[in-house]
Amino acid sequence: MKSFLEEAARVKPNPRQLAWYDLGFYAFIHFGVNTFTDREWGIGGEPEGLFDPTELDCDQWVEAIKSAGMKGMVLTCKHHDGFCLWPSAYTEHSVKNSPCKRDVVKEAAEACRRGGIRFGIYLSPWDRSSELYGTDAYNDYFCNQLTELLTNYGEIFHVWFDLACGEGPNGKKQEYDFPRYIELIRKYQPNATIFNDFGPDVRWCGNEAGTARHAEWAVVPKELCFRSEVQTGAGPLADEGSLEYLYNTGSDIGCLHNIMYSKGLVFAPSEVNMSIRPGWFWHEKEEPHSLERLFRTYLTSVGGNACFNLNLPPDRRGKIDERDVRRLKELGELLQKEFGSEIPATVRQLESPYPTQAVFEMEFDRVRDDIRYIELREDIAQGQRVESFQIETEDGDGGRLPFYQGTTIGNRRICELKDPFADQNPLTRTFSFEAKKLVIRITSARGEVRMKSIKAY
Ligand code: FUL
Repeated sequence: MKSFLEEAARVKPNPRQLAWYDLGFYAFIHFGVNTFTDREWGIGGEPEGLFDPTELDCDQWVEAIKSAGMKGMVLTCKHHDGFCLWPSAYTEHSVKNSPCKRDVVKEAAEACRRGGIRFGIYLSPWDRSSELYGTDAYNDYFCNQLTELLTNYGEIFHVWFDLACGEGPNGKKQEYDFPRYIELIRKYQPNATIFNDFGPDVRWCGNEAGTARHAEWAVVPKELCFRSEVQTGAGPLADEGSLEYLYNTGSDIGCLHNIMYSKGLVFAPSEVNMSIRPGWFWHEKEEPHSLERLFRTYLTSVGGNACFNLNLPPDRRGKIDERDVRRLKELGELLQKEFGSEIPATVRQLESPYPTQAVFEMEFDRVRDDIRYIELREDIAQGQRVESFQIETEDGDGGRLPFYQGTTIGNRRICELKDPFADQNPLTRTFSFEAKKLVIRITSARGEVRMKSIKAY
């Protein structure tokens, strides 16, 4: 038991995953024939003539992305309908036969480079246009297209694959050759993280609504992310049960009672993804979600040991809708207002008898009543260890008052102490306190606690 916990505490990210964590917040772009047919899933075989953006402007996308503080873009180079946003040599079903004729992938990649953000790709394995779908030759076709994308468009930071797998035009389903796709990506873009429900580098959070778990572990049973590298032996109860059923919908994938039954653990952090509107593609009638919803999703994803991939759908002009542009700017301004300047503090570790129950004291220059957030970060390069913590202040009688209790920390945990939307929500009570000192007490961990930083905003 003890040695398994020690092993669990040492499960580490690879350098790709560390760089991905540093990005934190990036954009998805869903653009293609669906933009022109008002569909979410194309049926395949749509006439190329449909794809006709009149004012395509990828620099405008990048500007909107940056205004929200996002640091990258992942483009749907091909969605389930099979239409390619680049002039692939392997199909006629692409921009080259559309009135647009432009290489949208190239323009998007170049706009990202000009704007100083990272570029990533989504290539849908499900293809409702390819005649090859459902045969071995489709995997060759897919790899040829993947190679075009990996070799002609500069550095790629993230390759995004879903598992959607319906029938192709001939009624057959495809067996995707993920090991082969992964090998190709490692060969041509060794620094790119690969997103997929089952790993290897980044896993799906399990829903498309941006809902984060209250405790998000990056160290999870290999039964879920079987494409990631296994870094431990089996848990002490591995012979007493099975986690074969584990899917990405549970509330607590990496919790102690799960990992005890696991056959081994992997490092596979979660990406929280959602669209700024109800749909992934642009639909005239849809409106962007509220600022509050987007801000709160940021807090629970970037501030919940995950990254946040927020989708923005360009419209039929080939531009981000002004309604979304405004919302993104508001979000960027709010994030800047809330997190733009840190409250100066000195942090020191206090004596504590147990290395798994570390205690930190945070002292401010004066008594403060304006602390809105505490941001805790573990040194995630060493692994993820903290199971629970609390934040305490003095209660006025020389005792301590724990006023915030949390579960995991991981790369970053943002503890919200004051709700910036409280005046819109009469039922919300925000905690009010004055303090010159706070204590952050780790109440349980899987190994010696290694914090990277503790900050106040
Ligand atoms: C899913 C797809 O089916 C949706 O259309 C969308 O692209 C979403 C991001 O991934 O698997």
